[in-house]
Amino acid sequence: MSKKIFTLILITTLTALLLAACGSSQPSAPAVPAGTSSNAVATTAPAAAVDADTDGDGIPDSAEALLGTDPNNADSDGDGQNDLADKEPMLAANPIQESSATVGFTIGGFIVENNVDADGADVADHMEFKVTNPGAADFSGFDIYYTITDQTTGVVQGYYRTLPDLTVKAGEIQTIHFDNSGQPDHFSVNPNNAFYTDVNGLTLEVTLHATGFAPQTASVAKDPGGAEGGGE
Ligand SMILES: [Ca+2]
Ligand SMILES: [Ca+2]
Ligand SMILES: [Ca+2]
Repeated sequence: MSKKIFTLILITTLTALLLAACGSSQPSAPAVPAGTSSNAVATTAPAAAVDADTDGDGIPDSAEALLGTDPNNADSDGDGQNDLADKEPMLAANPIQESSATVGFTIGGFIVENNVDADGADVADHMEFKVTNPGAADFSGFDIYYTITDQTTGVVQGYYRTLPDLTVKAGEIQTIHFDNSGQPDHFSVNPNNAFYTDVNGLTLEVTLHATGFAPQTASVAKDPGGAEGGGE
């Protein structure tokens, strides 16, 4: 065998070995679980849409409706504790502590809708009362605490919130509303609270406060009604 032929055979052999080696070093395909097509990941339909959690408190909106908590408020009762962590998310203790006995304003005309107004027409669920400011200066800096008690079961809901947008001008009487209509002088409430959802008779008690002045309270009873939620 000539040196040239030997060299040619050697090169051919080495090339074959090199190609074989390259082939064996190709990355192996990812392991696919038995019974699963290798393109399953690419073709799998997205998981069912996750229920919205509008207020980001960790409780889906649909679950808040079942629990009776507010889907638009991470702290339904205003006690500073997130709905998910709050053992009683619709029962805040009254945080208003005021030593002043000075009466700076008064409240009255407390109404919780009874589904029909004086003319017999349906009205939307809400509560309202009037704030009278007899003074010479505008009043602001209010906060409010109110309870809703089911007269049949005795279950109590208690809500606290500040009212930074409320100013009652000097010498005026202003009606303020609690509902979710979004109108001026209307303050939002838990849309799943008892006066929307509970058809038993209810007793509501409200305390309105401004720092440095005596808290003012009022209460009203709401008759049992079977038309809650839609004003039908
Ligand atoms: Ca939520
Ligand atoms: Ca909530
Ligand atoms: Ca809370």
